[in-house]
Amino acid sequence: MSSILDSRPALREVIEQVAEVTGYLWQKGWAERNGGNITVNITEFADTEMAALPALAPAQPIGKTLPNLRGKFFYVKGTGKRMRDLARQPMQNGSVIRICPDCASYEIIADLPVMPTSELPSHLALQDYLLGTGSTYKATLHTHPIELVAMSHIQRFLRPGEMTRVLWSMIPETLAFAPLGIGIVPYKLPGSVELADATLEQIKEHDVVLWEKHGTVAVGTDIMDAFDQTDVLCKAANIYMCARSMGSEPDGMTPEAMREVQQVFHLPTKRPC
Ligand code: 2HA
Ligand code: ZN
Repeated sequence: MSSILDSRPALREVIEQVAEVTGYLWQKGWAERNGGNITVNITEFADTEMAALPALAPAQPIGKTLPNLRGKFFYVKGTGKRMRDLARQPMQNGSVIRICPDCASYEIIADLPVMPTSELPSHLALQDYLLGTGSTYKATLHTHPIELVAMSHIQRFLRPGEMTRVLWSMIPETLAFAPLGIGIVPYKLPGSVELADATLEQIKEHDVVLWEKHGTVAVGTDIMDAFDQTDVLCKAANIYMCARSMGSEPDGMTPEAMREVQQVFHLPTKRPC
């Protein structure tokens, strides 16, 4: 079967990176069954031939109007598809969509009519925000990292700043590589526009957003970057839980040691564009 990737090596590379990351998600136990989803802005690869491709299925509503997305192209994981299958066959477990001129609906244009992820409103709301700020970030990742989701079941960690403080204090690298910390979104129905709106508010101020009792959302320059953001925070959560399972609350780095890392590494306090 012919593929949109056949004559586009640069686009193929991006999709191969998505496949590599979905393999990691499965290996880490973050992607049971069809859990999690991925969206990557691939508009930079859209030549005139790709722009002229006919829709493979009737246009579908996004659920939101997103003015910065007019005519943009995205690779999206398919709804109900497994990350571990996508790792082997990315174009059979995901598809390329084009946003319609109304900015409120989309068409699937390649390779197959695979319906996009159920969390499309959240992913596209983030993509719209990123484009609106002139950001170079292209990828959004939703996954189910075990230790972070486990921590979100404990009320204390849902208080503003508390989970970030504890995770930062586990290992200096967390502070260095996730300097904006983790934002919390109280539990909301998966796939809902309310979840999308709350996620958008939190991502403006944080590296990664944690959906209470569900999973995380990260944005990145590419999908590997979004994965790394999540992985750094999940590693810190894992260290916290290992220490707890040894029988006591871990000490954590002192506030002075944390301030020193922030100063020496000139860590940002605002999301870079
Ligand atoms: O795609 O993870 O939140 C399945 C999900 C929905
Ligand atoms: Zn999910």
